[in-house]
Amino acid sequence: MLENKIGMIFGVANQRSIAWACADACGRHGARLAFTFQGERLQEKVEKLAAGLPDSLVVPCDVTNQAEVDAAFEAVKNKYGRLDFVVHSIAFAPREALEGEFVTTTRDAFRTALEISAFSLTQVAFAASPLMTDGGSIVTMTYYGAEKVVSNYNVMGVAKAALEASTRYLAADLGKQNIRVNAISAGPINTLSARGVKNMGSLLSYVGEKSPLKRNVTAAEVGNTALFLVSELSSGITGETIYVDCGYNIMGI
Ligand code: 1JT
Repeated sequence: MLENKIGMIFGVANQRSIAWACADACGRHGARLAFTFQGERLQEKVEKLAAGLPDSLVVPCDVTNQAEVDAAFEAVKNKYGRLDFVVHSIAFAPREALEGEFVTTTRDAFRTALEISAFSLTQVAFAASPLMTDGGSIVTMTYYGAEKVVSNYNVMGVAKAALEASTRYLAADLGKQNIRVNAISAGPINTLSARGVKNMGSLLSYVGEKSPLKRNVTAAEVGNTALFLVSELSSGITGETIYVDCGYNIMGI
């Protein structure tokens, strides 16, 4: 389905990463992929995973460093000459910001969370668009805490709200270049990021019981939705947030 397509994947930390599930689904359908990693300690892990795919590329990219972002896209341009899709699966907030009350959020935590988790999508879209000469698709990851209050999600909820709005504004700007921009609102998944969160286990069991499908969503299911969104099958969809949450969001009391 993605034969002759070039994709760029942001946010792989290990095999359990949502970004890796997206890469795996796209790679199995014929895409050639470039991976970015943040910080030297993740380099080896990402290189090992990427080595399982033909003709892949691995480049450093800390989104708080504009020079690294520019260099990452330059490396993609040099190796493949163009780009068809991007999977943006990046978020960060200081751990203290994901506990206690939102009202205690510091200026620094707010800035960091919004810069890394929301602004980075605009930054990546701006850098990607000149390489998407034949149109393209950009997919990002969001969470229900953007729309409704989820205890402890706090400033990440505000960052995800900004990310979802950014998805719509970017879709409006880039549509004339046939570049689509969409978000996947995933249910909670036990990834490395989630592991650092207090009471993740009880959140997962609560959501698993309340959702219509009576289970938690898997990273592979999110990966398959990303595959759909980067493929031609979704050619009429842009600016949307699609839930991949076993139906959790539709429930009232
Ligand atoms: C980050 C982290 C972004 C965890 C995240 C996230 N988006 C979803 N999760 C999982 C999660 C976290 C909380 C939650 C529900 C789901 C951790 C590192 C920073 C970025 O609240 C009940 C807190």
